Amino acid sequence: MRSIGPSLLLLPCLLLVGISRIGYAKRDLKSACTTCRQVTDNFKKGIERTAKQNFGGGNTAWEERTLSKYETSEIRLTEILEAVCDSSSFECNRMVEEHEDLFETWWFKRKSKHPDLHKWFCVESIKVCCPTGAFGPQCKDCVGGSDRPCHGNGACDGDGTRGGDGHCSCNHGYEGESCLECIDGFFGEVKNDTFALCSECHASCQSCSGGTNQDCDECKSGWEEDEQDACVDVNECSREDPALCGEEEYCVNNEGSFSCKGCDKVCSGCTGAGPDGCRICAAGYHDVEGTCTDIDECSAEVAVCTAAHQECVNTPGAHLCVCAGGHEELDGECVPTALSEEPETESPQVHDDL
Ligand SMILES: [Ca+2]
Repeated sequence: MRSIGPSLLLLPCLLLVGISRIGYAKRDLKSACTTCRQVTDNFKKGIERTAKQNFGGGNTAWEERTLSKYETSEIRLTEILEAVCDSSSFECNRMVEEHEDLFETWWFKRKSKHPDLHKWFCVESIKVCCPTGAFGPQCKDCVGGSDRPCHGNGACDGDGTRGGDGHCSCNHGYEGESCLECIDGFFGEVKNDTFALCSECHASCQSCSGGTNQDCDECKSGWEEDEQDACVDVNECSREDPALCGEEEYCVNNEGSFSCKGCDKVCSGCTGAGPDGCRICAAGYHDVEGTCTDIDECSAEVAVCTAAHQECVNTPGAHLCVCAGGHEELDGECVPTALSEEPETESPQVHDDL
């Protein structure tokens, strides 16, 4: 039906078909099914896309009377097949070329009896796929049966393809060959030979038999058993363990753990955040109603800047002794500023050059 082109092009195609026949067995069987799924999905889209078309142009009423109806025509089949593969998809194009006759058979003779093209073509005719819930060359049922592969708690390797080994990859919380066991940190809410529902333990449990902190078999580290056999948080910060945090840090307790945070800069050691969490005030600060506050050395009764023409300037945690107005420092002493005015007009030019 479709013109394949000059015979020169035909030769490599035939070679490829030959290779693929052997190749299917060993090549990735899962990807062959994926390709086939793509082909049949796109074929279905093609059916939808062409549903409202007709022969186009001319007197369609006449053509439909004379020729076969477009709906079931070879022209429509060709239009659908031509759009099934991306031109860049080698696997897809090869599969369609190789099995053109099957598409014709289905289109003209099997469509009404076998409406599911994927099942008829990929599973039953070219046998690159299996029904859902089955895997491998013989389409064996997955563990747990094809209705609920891996008992609904995992993915069956090769599910729906002729590849894979049926091995279950369990969802989070489940383990075991058939995904009916709960992993550590989970417990079985419901559990029998064919069904398991695993839920997460309370955060305090290493392992458990239920969902609360009283159902732990064993407490997780950072938690300890209380008198009621419940796992409760260990308050690491109340243990007064000096090695727990650094000298300039304070301890913050949290559920199952703790952390260390840096003291405020006005503190020398602290028990909490901010200037009111200090154990001792840092140098230059003193305790004012429980808060470490800057000491204003400049307002002390005994003057701190005692040299001639000196002025005191208070700074956070310290103070400076600077020369008073009209004075400048020269060899460690404050001397009157020289009155001679520098020619300031030159300065901007110097900056410009820089
Ligand atoms: Ca804690």
